[in-house]
Amino acid sequence: MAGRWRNRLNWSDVTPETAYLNRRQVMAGMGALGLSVLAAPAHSAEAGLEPNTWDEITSYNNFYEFGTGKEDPKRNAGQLTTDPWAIQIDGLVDRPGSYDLGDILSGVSLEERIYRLRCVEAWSMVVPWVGFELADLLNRAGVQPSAKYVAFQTLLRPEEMPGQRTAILDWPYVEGLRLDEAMHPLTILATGLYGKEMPNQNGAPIRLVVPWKYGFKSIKSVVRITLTDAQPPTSWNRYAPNEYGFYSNVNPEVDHPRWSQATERRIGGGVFSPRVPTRMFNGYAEEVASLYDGMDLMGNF
Ligand SMILES: Nc1nc2c(c(=O)[nH]1)N[C@H]1C(S)=C(S)[C@@H](COP(=O)(O)O)O[C@H]1N2
Ligand SMILES: [Mo]
Repeated sequence: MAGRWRNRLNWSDVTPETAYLNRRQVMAGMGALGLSVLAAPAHSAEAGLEPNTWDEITSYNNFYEFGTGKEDPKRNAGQLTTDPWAIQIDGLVDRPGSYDLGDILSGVSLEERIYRLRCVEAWSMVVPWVGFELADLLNRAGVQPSAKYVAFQTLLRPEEMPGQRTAILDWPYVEGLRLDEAMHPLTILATGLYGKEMPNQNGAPIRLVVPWKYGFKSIKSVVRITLTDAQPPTSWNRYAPNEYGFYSNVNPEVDHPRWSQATERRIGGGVFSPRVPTRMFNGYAEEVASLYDGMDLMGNF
């Protein structure tokens, strides 16, 4: 199969967990969200792309707005109001404005994307996201030729986000991509997982997913997207610039100053959580390496 499609597997391509067996029902229930289920061409299963279970994906999270513990987001995010929701799109675009989520979703076709997620803390999962390409939304807003970067912002609502009442990070959480990274077909805005609406702890109702970068680039609960001509500040880079770069592409050869990035602990399998080698660009090198041709990946970590 063509390399471009290899990482865009669908339900039938991988070993399903039990919940998958009710896929048709689940999908029928997604009608309101506009999920059009793809009659996908058959691919063969790729080793290491068996999705983690729903429980693993929704009870081991990083979402500092709800606390720093892995179990805090599940415990605390239930109170987050995710409807109504809108994304402010502004900066260097032809059609700036507040885009209502329902309106955004009516203009796209949702699809399943089973992606590896590699946290900078050296653990990983495989997540069956539901979403659409960020490029679709950016094109709808009309990116102006002078735009070079895309800045993202998470909701700021300390009344509902207890972590924002503490000073762990500068709130709101912000992230950024170079425009070509943002327009890449692997970059999605996800609105669900396992064919269901996005659980709050995973970044409801809409979050970024950039599978070849460390997880912290995949900003949750996005309320603002700004096209800019200058590299935007990012939360973890501001917090510790020597540890977290703007690019933060998964790279087993560039260690974190305090730990190795050569291997990762695959969440799941209980105490046996196996350590596996980390792959360049998290296994998506064939698709994205050319974005960084000629770039010093050690300096631009
Ligand atoms: N707004 C916001 N987005 C965030 C985070 C966060 O704390 N706040 N954590 C990041 C980190 S470190 C990771 S690994 C992923 C985790 O996504 P998951 O909980 O859906 O697995 O979300 C990222 N997005
Ligand atoms: Mo992370």
